[in-house]
Amino acid sequence: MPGRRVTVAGLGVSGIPAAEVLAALGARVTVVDGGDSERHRAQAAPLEALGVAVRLGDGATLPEGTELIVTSPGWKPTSALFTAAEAAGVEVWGDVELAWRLRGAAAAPWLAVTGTNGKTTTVQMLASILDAAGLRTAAVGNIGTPVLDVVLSDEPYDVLAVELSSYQLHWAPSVRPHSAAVLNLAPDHLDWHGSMAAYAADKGRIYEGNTVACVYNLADPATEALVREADVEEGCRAIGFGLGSPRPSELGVVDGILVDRAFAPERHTSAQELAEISDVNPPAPHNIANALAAAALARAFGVQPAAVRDGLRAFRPDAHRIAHAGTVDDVTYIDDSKATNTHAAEASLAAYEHIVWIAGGLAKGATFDGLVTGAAKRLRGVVLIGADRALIGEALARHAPEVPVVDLDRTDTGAMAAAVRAARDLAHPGDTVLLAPACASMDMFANYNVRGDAFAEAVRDLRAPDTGQ
Ligand code: UMA
Repeated sequence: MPGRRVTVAGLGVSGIPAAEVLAALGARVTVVDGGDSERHRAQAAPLEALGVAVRLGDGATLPEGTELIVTSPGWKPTSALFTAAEAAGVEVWGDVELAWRLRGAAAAPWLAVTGTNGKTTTVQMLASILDAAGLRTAAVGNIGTPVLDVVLSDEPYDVLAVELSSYQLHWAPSVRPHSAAVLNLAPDHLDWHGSMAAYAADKGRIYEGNTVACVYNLADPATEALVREADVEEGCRAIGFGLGSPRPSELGVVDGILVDRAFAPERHTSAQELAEISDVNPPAPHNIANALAAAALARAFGVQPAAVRDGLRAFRPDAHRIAHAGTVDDVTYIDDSKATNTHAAEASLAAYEHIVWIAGGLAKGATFDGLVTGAAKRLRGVVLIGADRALIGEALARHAPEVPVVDLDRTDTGAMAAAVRAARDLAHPGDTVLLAPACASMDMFANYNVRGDAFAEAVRDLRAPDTGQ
């Protein structure tokens, strides 16, 4: 790297450590970002002190002399910067690719997880299991801690639990995990990838070069198809997970027990007990599937069954994933702000009987007909917020015209309080008000955490007059 002219695309969570690491290695670094806000300027200053050039407000022009681009995951492949790079013969790596290439020869192996939904939870469960096994590990990647933050650590890790988004996989062609799982595959981020086929192909990259196990979902044949297409190391096995009784080379559930017939010594004749369903927190079907996928990766790494159980018991789920935000006047308020796509929203809409649904935000190229048709019978009413709310409104008009809809016609942050009040007015005693937006949050909020916090606060405010506070 010394003296190499590297352009880092994006001054955000992944771009900042990439610029720091490259500068420390002696590269001549320029960071470019299309934004130019107070946040950007505050983050630019410490980098500039390290000798990094920062160019804000122009993410399209290729800095002169660029020999390599290291991009943040959110940048679309069609961005003008990459068109210019291609014309100039300049290679583009993602920050994950950079991390993979910089890791030392004795670096920790990666157990990697992707999927449309459940990947953060699964990676957290996996890290908890690895930790229970006494291994030094970290949950990194799309989960929020850039992989670069740990691969160059002075104190070496035994193994990493890595969440990889389809964006990161797109920009990481050389990554070769020890073992990997694709949890499920449903349309998401189609505006970024251009098509479902391109999205699936990027997800499938996670299996490339796996050495021990390619873990797939028995209930989602598309994930198994990705295993078949992958070029893996000799001896690498395909391992299925599902909620039924497992066959050899599968993990599954028998009489309320999570069992392993993939790595168990007597797998051809019997299964090995890993944990009870009640050890999974919460023990909802989709989450048991997540736990089985995490268990499969840990077992592929040689972790013993007792550590799988202990790790699952120790795991605490994320806030904003089907979290109980309060009960007011016999109406239950559920925060599933983490449901940023239709697939995730479908799972939570299926879990309640009478629902006032708060939905909307950035649709990312999704369509809502299937989601609305599946949920129509259970909808007491719908409150729509956010930039792409009309898409959901149109699907409701087509498939559930009898369901009352309040279109708030707002994208300001305060809209959440108004949405919660409108939902309260639609709800009957015993109903559930469900924030499951089926959309990303960035049109109104910094991220889905902030959106969920706004919902929880609005629920608390509902309660205040009733209790005289
Ligand atoms: N920017 C541009 N032009 C663009 C796109 C972005 O200038 O075309 C700039 C923005 O002004 C911003 C910076 O680039 O300053 C942000 O880059 P980014 O969008 O790639 O985001 P990071 O802050 O680097 O965070 C990324 C992931 N974000 C995305 O993939 C969109 C984070 O995942 C991840 O936690 C982090 O790296 C660490 O690895 C978030 C996410 O929403 C949680 N992921 C998607 C998902 O889970 O569905 C994939």
